[in-house]
Amino acid sequence: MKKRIVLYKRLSEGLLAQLQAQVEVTWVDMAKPDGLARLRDALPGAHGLLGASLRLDSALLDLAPQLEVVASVSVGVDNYDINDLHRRGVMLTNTPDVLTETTADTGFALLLATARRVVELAGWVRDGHWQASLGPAHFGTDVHGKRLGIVGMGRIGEALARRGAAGFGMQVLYHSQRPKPQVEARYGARYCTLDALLGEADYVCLTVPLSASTEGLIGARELGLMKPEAILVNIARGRVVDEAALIKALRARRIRGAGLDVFVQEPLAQDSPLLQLDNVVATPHIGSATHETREAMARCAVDNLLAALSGQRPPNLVTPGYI
Ligand code: 8YV
Repeated sequence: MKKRIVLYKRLSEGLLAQLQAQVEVTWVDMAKPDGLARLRDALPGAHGLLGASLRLDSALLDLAPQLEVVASVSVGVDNYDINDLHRRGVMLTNTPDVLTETTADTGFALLLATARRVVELAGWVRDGHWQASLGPAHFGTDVHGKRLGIVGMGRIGEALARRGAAGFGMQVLYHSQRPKPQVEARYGARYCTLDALLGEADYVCLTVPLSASTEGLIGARELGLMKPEAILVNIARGRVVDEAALIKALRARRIRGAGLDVFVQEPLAQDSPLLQLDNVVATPHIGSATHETREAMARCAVDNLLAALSGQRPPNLVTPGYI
């Protein structure tokens, strides 16, 4: 008998057909009002789950006694209690590597857009204000040759370092759990304490996974260490930053600006103070959101799921201690 899986993130037709050829698929559209109820109804018979952006808590897992694997279409695994899944004998898989370059591109897009005020000034042109050559009131700030501070030197952090050093001639500083000699050798990167990085960097880019040790990592104290002309870029998770402290720092121009792709609450509320600030570029968690990369992530998740359901060790198994 075919194993049964619950799919809660849409797949391309080709991938869905590949999946349906091997397992029985129940599709649950979580965007619909009854999505969670339908998910709960499907869990008791499920051997596998495939999706993302859903907090898979113990109450939901208690409904799935036959569950063997959760295949997340994400590299971040903060939506899951890894230890609880391990205790339950449920494998968790993710999709690293395939999204590294795309997410680093997003980080640099936000860095450049914030530094050069692209979103603000594009709106200014659209609103018909461009009547003469620009003056200092509309100038941005340079990126090339500046100091790029990367908090978290994993795959995405290293891809950012490459862009900064090789692409923009930037001096790369970084802070991570441990020094990365290969990054220092390749990109001339310098390991710093977090405080030193915050005090020296012109651009502070957050790429750490969200965990107990990184939640609230950047608060009022840390923002106060940054240079007034510095820009914060967050492509990690919203909860890595004290959002209220950031809003206060941005309003006071304590830092120049922020390029943010992730937020404490997503979708970001339309009345968020962050959207009232002209020194903020806010994007809707588009880190990995390209056609090519999302298809590659979904394919990776399908491969992980099918491997696990056939009794093999999946290629991207997440075990306790992963973060
Ligand atoms: C989205 C991400 O969560 O991979 C991650 O951890 O944050 C993003 O890629 C993911 O794309 C949702 O499907």
